[in-house]
Amino acid sequence: MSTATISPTALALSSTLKTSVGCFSRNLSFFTAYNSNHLTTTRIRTSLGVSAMSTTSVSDPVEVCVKASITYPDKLGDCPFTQRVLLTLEEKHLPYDMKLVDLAKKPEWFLEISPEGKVPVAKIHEKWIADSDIITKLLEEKYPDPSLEVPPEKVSVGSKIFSTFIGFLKSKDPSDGTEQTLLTELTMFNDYIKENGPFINGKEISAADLALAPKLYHMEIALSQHKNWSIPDSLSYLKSYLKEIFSRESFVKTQPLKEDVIAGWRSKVEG
Ligand SMILES: N[C@@H](CCC(=O)N[C@@H](CS)C(=O)NCC(=O)O)C(=O)O
Repeated sequence: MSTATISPTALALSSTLKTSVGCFSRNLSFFTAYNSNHLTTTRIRTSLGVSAMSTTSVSDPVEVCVKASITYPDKLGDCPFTQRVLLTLEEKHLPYDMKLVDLAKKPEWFLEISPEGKVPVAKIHEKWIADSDIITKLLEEKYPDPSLEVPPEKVSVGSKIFSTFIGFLKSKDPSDGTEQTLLTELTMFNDYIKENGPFINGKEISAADLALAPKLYHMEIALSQHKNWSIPDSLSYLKSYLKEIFSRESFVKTQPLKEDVIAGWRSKVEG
């Protein structure tokens, strides 16, 4: 693995960097050139891991262990929990430093900081923290602005969609009701967004959207590929919601490759 970490020092430079730094390791030469020419105090570091992100903040990059792609090992892989953490960092304009982990061959250094062998793991307050629920909560506490906080009663909106999607994906019997169960959950979510949207917490994106959207991305790709299924047009509020979130800069920068998502779910379909 290789890493480049950018610690931007000037607010004025951040938006230029931000639009130019989405493609991870492919852009490493650009980072170096740009920074040596323009940022006197910017630190470039190459060691283990990949990627960088620019920011409007001056904080040190948050270190995050993420799943590596199985098709292109120098790219981000297909973990919705990892994407949730990266989305949180992006939406909070925080710099981060990704360390790609091959989950099929976990290195010793990774198992030392993540004894369960799971990603994401992020370093916060000098400690390695596992689990996207805990990581995003700590990020909210440490970096409250902009707020992604969501009222407790809205935290679980759409939370049954992922498990019902997996039930339908794994199902071998078309008449076992799993498709209908998923449709019921999606319809409830569609109606919720119609009443309360455009996002779960209303006008602004929140932690609830950042937790759900990566799962919905997996759902759309996996069901299209493995079941030839797509969201019915009648669920127009759900469709607009997905279009809006999937086209956000933060999402585009952190989304997994489609081929990884398809490959990742294959064993569930065939198993
Ligand atoms: N509850 C955890 C779930 C994390 C999780 O299951 N990560 C998967 C990848 S998406 C993992 O690391 N699995 C270990 C493995 O595949 O060996 C979270 O929210 O962070």
